[in-house]
Amino acid sequence: MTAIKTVATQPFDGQKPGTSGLRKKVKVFQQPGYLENFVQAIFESIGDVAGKTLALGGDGRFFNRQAIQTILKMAAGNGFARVMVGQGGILSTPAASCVIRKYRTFGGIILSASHNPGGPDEDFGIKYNIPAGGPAPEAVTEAIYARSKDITQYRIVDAADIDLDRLGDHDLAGMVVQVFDPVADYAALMESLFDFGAIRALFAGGFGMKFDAMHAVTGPYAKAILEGALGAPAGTVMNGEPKEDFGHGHPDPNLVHAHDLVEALFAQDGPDFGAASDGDGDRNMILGKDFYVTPSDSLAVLAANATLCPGYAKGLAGIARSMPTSAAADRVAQALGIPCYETPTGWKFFGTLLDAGKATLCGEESFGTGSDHVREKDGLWAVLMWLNVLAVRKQPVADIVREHWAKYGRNVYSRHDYEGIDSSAANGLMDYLRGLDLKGKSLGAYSVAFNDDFAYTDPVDGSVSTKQGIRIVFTDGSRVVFRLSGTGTEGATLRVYIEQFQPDVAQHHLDPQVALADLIALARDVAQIEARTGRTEPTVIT
Ligand code: G16
Repeated sequence: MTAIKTVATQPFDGQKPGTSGLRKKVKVFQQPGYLENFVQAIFESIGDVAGKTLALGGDGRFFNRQAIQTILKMAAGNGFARVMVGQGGILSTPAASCVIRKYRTFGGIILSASHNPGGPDEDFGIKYNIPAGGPAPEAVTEAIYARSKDITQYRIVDAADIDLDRLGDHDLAGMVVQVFDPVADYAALMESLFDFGAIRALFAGGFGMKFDAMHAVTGPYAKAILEGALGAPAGTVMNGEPKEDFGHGHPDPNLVHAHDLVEALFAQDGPDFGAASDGDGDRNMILGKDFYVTPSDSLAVLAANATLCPGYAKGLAGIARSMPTSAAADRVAQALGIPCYETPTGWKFFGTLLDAGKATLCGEESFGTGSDHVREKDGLWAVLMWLNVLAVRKQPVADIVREHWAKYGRNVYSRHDYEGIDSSAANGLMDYLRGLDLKGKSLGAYSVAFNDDFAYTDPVDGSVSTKQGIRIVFTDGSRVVFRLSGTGTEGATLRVYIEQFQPDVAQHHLDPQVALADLIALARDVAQIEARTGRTEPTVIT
């Protein structure tokens, strides 16, 4: 029997989980004891782990395999009976949620820094998901952080590394390590929700698609489902091989970083449909031929068409969206006579609504869409739902969205990101905005209905979250929202979200940057962006 070692350690500063777990540079995680401290803090904050099963896997980025070996040895040292680990250490975030729920594990640990770049000088991340399958709520992440601040020792076994590529059960100092196929359970779940027959027929009829896996975790999932089960031609999946550094790319499925895909869809004889997912497979971007669907519109269109998909044929209980996400989904909810919930940014806030059966579909402007099938946002799920809708409606993506706008009106929307700005300047800017009282004042042609710092009381468990983003809402319903990103690892990223409702069909063709020009200028001025950050232009516009 291998002896369990108790290793003395000292707390590290700053192990406070952000929007989605602890994300830091790889070099930070490589400091002796850094990963170990955080993992021990998790194990000591989630209840009695003795005899329990844990799910484990990651997006395959640099340091994934080493971190998994350490966590396995610590799980054994802390008394877990079994750890289910994806083959090769691979497990997309939604697939992890699926496995946690299906096998009723005592939650899971997901290793990912999501859409952030990977490699020795780039980012790594770790988060704990609860037994319901979703990201740990704030009460749990706060407990983990508190524990990380007074930790004095961690427990680990001295044992050889496990062969993560060999499927089946392995023994690790008396604990079972079950290496399993990371795709199979997830693919089966997708098949239970969508009309695979109709989608197969769509592809058989010559429908063209490109899916950009961005050299990240969804490659194997997309190949198995799209090119395998659904019969899409080989080559439909681009950049399908997961790489530790994502092929030197930035695995963020947006118009800037998924440029190969965008070029393909906007080319002369481009395919009918394009989609991309991020590092860990929970985000999605949807494109039609010569057409970009904003994540906010995507949520609204999917909600309006959900009953075309077998898994949602009975209708939706409700919709939930994060506060900065546009109100396009609210209009669909209103038409359907179902509630629409507005939560803070972060998928973890949807968990209670999904568990209580109050919401069926959820979405965020940050390229996240999902449903109650798991407790994470789910990139491929969104792609398959779109495919199911396209297979039934047999119209181009652009026509479906334009018809949607004609029926519900268009929530014209854009997000401007200022990345890598000085943290104290960013905090100063937010403090300044927080101190403004604009109610009843005029800003340009707009008059302010109210401004506040968004606070949320969870309707299920009553927990309160404050300081979730500055809103300036105008009397015509337009608004600008300011938030600092909670997922970066360097400096600060200021996000400015701009939205205006446009009921007039004759205006729907306008480029949002043109349609929103006044509001964009007003947002820059009111927040003194140039004076406070030195930036005259955003780094990313979506
Ligand atoms: C994470 C959360 C999302 C959230 C996003 C916002 O995404 O899981 O729910 O919308 O962060 O990021 P930020 O705080 O940078 O605006 P991911 O895909 O990074 O896990």
